Order: sequence, then C-alpha cells, then structure tokens
Amino acid sequence: MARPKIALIGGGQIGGVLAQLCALRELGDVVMFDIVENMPQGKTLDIAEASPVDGFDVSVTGTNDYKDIAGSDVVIVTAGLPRKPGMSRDDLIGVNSKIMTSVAEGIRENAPNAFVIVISNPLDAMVTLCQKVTGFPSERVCGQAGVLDSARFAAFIAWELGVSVKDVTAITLGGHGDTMVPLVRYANVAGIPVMELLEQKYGNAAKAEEVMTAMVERTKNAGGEVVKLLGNGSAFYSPASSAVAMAESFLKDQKRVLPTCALLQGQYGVDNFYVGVHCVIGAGGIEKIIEMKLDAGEQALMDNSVAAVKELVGSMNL
Ligand code: A3D
Repeated sequence: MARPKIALIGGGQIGGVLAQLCALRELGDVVMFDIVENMPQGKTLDIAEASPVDGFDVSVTGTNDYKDIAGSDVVIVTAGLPRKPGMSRDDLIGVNSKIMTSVAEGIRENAPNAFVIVISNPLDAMVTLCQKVTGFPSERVCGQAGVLDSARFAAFIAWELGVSVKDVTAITLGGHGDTMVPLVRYANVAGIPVMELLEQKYGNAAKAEEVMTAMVERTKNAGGEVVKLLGNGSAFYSPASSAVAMAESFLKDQKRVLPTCALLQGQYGVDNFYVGVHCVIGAGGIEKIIEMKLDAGEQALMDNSVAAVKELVGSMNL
C-alpha cells in the first residue's frame, strides 16, 4: 500500500519543524512547497539526509511547483508572514489574505481531495478564506489554534502543580486571539478539578483564584510572550507539534477529540463562522463538532470571542 502524502505549504520556521516531525513519526511522504527558490529543496534535503540516523523510511522533498503536491492526503498551510514584537495577529490580515488566496487556489487545483489544516494568522480569518477559495466541504478545512492554546494552558497548570503534563486536561475555546476562552471549570488533573488542587496547595480559595487568573492571562498572551522573547518571528515548535497531532488523528483515523477551528452551523448559537471548538478528527476529517454545556459566564466569554472573530472575518469583505 502506498504511503500517505503530506503537503506543507510554506517552508519557513513552522514548515521546517512540521517536515521533521512528520518524517520522524513516519506519517507519510512529505512535500514542502514554498515560493522562495531552492529553500524548500535545501531544507528538506537536510532533513532527509538525517533519515539513516533517525531511521525513517519516508521521502521528504521540496518544490516551487504546485503540481508536486498532487495526490496529497493532508495539506498543512503555514504560508504567510508571522508577527513581530508589538503586532497583533490581526495586523497580518492584509498581506496574509493575498498569500492565502493564491495558496488555496494551488490546493484546489492540485490536491482536491486533501484534508487541509491552516496555521497561518490571523487564524480564524485565514481558515475562512481558505475554505471559501478552495470550495472544499467544511469537514475537510480546519485550523490549528486550540490544540496549542490548550497545550499552553495545560503546561502552565502542570508546572504550577508539579504534576506530569500527561495528566492535565485543559480546554481553550473561541477565536485564536486575545479573546480566547480558557475553560477553568473543565481544567483537571487526572479527573480532579484544578481549582480543588490549587485550594489544597494554597489553603485558601482567594489565592487559588488569583493563581488561576494569572495562568488564564498567561495562556491568552502566550503567543505574544514568545514573540517578545524571540525578537524576530513567532512560536514554531509548539504550533508544528499541534498541527501534527491533528494530521495524525486524520491519517490514522484516531478520532481524537481536539480543540479545532471548525465551521459552526448552529453550535453555540453561531452560524457559518469558523471558531475554535472541540471536534472529533478521523478519516472523515472533522467528523463531529462537540457542543459543551457552558454556564452563563463561559457563554458570555464565548460570545465575546465570537464577536471578535466576526469583526475580523467581516473586515475581509468575502
Ligand atoms: P515564516 O518562517 O516566515 O514562514 C512562512 C513561509 O511562508 C516563508 O518561508 C515564506 O517564503 C512562505 N510564503 C510566503 N508567501 C508564500 C506563498 N504565496 N506561497 C507559499 N509560501 C509562501 O513564518 P512561520 O513559519 O513562523 O509562521 C507561519 C504562519 O503561522 C504565520 O502567519 C504565523 O503568524 C502563523 N502562526 C500561527 C500559529 C497558530 O497557532 C495559529 C502559531 C504561530 C505562528
């Protein structure tokens, strides 16, 4: 049986880590496309030459020709500019919309059956544009943001409580911006509510609340924290890992429940907008959108986040 084929559109910081992770996990043959001549060929040659050391039997190649992505099962899009210190993700919308339009046309013409995962920012707008231009069914076009935002929230909780990251479940819903919604009530360690553990640690509810609020704020600003420290460019290891988890769930039909930017059709009272929600990802793509029961406070935060997404997407005049 032929190996699956994974196309990476954009061979920059995230694209490079994506290629290496896909190869190390032998998820399939990797083709990296970029408009910069020779760069994707050079980057993938470098990764491929490590194959005898790392022991992966997949091909990793680079190209400047969309024809080479033909037959791809999965396409992961990182083409576009990253933000610089002081910029918001939304500041990228003008330049990245143009790039996304050309990328989506390339995917539509050359990989019409692929499952597409968008990472380019501003995420909620770029995935909307990608789906519009490709015309693919919404179960085959989604965005990566929630896996990463939730991973960041989980990491902060694990570090605070001194427990394994493997035992922490943390959920972030909504848009991939300042209004994202880390769900405190659902955060748990091996089934135990995080608030309960914080209260045990600090001996009083007020301090537990204060510590949780700080972790929620850090989660919302986590992308910016990395941008500021790097000084040039944005996070790239963790976004790549997050998208690979989504691609793997699709390719292996794992049916993982992952926070995903998906097209809502009535869920959470939202019609026809891409928003971060829990989804089942399997061989059918976005096989199911799970609507969680939110309390009034959580729903208000979700509404606020959805309003921000609507304003952002509306500014593209699609
Ligand atoms: P970078 O290292 O600049 O790579 C982007 C690549 O896109 C470059 O190699 C460009 O040559 C290439 N490119 C530009 N125009 C085109 C085009 N028309 N066709 C194909 N390729 C093109 O950036 P990066 O890898 O650090 O980030 C990529 C994107 O992901 C940016 O928009 C970031 O803001 C975004 N990002 C998203 C997240 C999420 O969690 C959603 C996290 C971090 C970064």
